[in-house]
Amino acid sequence: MVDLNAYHNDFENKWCPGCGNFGVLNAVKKALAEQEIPPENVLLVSGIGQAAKTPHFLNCNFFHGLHGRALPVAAGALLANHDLNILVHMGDGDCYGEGGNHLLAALRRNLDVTLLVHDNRVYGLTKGQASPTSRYGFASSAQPFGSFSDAMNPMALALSQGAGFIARGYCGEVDHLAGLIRAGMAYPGFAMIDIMQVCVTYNPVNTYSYYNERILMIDEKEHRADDWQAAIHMALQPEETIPIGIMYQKETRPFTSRIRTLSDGPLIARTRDPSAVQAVLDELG
Ligand SMILES: Cc1ncc(C[n+]2csc(CCOP(=O)(O)OP(=O)(O)O)c2C)c(N)n1
Repeated sequence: MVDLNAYHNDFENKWCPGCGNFGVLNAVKKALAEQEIPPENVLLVSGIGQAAKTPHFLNCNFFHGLHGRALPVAAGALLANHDLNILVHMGDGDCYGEGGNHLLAALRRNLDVTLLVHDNRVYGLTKGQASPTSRYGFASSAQPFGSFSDAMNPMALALSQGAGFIARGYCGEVDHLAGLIRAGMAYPGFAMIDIMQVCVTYNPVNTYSYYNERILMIDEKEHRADDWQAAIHMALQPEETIPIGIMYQKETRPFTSRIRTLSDGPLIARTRDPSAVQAVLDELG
């Protein structure tokens, strides 16, 4: 039996008390335990930042790489062993800033991974600079006169690029978020979940009360997940309310089905025949 304890480890955690990352961490553990996935079948990949430390606090395989570069690492792991359940943890700066080009490639290739963006609308690890999702005028200790850039819209960007699964979660709704993570993992293709994550130290604007006043669960009976127009409308709506749940889902062609050599199963399960390589090398000269 796989329960929450299977994912427990004692690695020292220095996130601030009340950090929204704890809610995300608990939701991930819950989602994995509820699906009874053994830790050895899970790979967490991350870049750099406070969000990117999440894999340290779970007992399973992980690769903690470079800032913005988690998605290409996940693509490599997927090529080697597409039987793994791959979750990618990135901050909003990590994913939409430094890693923005890799996000575009992941969307076009439809990588079969679940991307969890801990979107706290600030660069947390480096102490409060405005990030790509910080709103115009966002003031913090790092830019007391406010950000002069407009915020990007991750949901609308993903929708415009043909994403097949996009959802928005909230760190204060752990059970709901765990359900989104399960749905994302079950989706064959790239599942992107943008998580409203509170940074209690460097973002004085997007607090728990900010979100608690605005969060609205998407009603599956009212919002059809395969309705692209409804989804883009939702993604672009002003922030008087913040809908959370699955915004859009459609059937797509997943990455691993596009690579013909993967159709016979994961590469790591194949027997290697160095003599076949040698034969080609000999032929070349
Ligand atoms: C290429 C590169 N640019 C910048 C940095 C410095 N840096 C490290 S973490 C970070 C900010 C991380 O912010 P975010 O991804 O939003 O995650 P958070 O810490 O808020 O969870 C920056 C700018 C770096 N390590 N590498």
